[in-house]
Amino acid sequence: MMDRRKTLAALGSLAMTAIASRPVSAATPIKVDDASALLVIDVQNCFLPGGSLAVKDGDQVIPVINRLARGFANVVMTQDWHTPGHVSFASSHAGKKPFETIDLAYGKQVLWPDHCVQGTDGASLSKDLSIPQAELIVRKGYHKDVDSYSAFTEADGKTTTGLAAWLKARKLQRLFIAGLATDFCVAWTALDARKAGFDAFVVEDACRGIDTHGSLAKAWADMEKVGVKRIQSSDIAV
Ligand code: VGL
Ligand code: ZN
Repeated sequence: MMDRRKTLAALGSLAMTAIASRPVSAATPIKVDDASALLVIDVQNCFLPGGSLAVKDGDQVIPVINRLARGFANVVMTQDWHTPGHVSFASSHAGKKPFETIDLAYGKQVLWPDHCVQGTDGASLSKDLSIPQAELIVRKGYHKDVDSYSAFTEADGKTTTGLAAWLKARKLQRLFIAGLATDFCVAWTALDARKAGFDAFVVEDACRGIDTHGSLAKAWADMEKVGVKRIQSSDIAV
């Protein structure tokens, strides 16, 4: 009898330890309701292994996102969609290399290898995504002189993609955000979602980051400051 109680107590504290040591998790399962939408950010060949701006382990988000998406009636996908010679490409600036920054009229711009050029295979959504019910694909970054990490607003801080109005018209208020890259397009989308009054949950294990010059830690700090919720896919009730 005594032994069994001890075992139960030990099991109890083991469970507590397991909960306490999880990275960041919700106390109660998070429900997907009629007002919820999944935003799948930039799961495109350029950001996957072998791509021109490959995100480390970027392909690992795909099975997680496919699984997650089965629980959502409303899914929006985004596609980074640059012109040739886009302002965000290092190759457009003499003497500049990828991952350096420059000052543009709208602020600091990180320079990237050429990526996601309109109509190229690199710009295509991964063929391994399996989300047939997705309702909308938002393309962004198609103005040659302005980047757009965010699915809502271009880097000039004012040109809208129309996504906020679409979500509001569809009465979709709770946004679950996944994809690539955590510290750029995912983070900027989540920050703008909060600015536009949406609830925003970033599903950490369904994202991977680029992490250049401390960008990943800064992105999480910025997101947490404005109430973006950092969750794991296992926190979502199925
Ligand atoms: C992205 C850098 C440049 C992203 C897009 O999808 O996070 N990052 N363009
Ligand atoms: Zn881009």
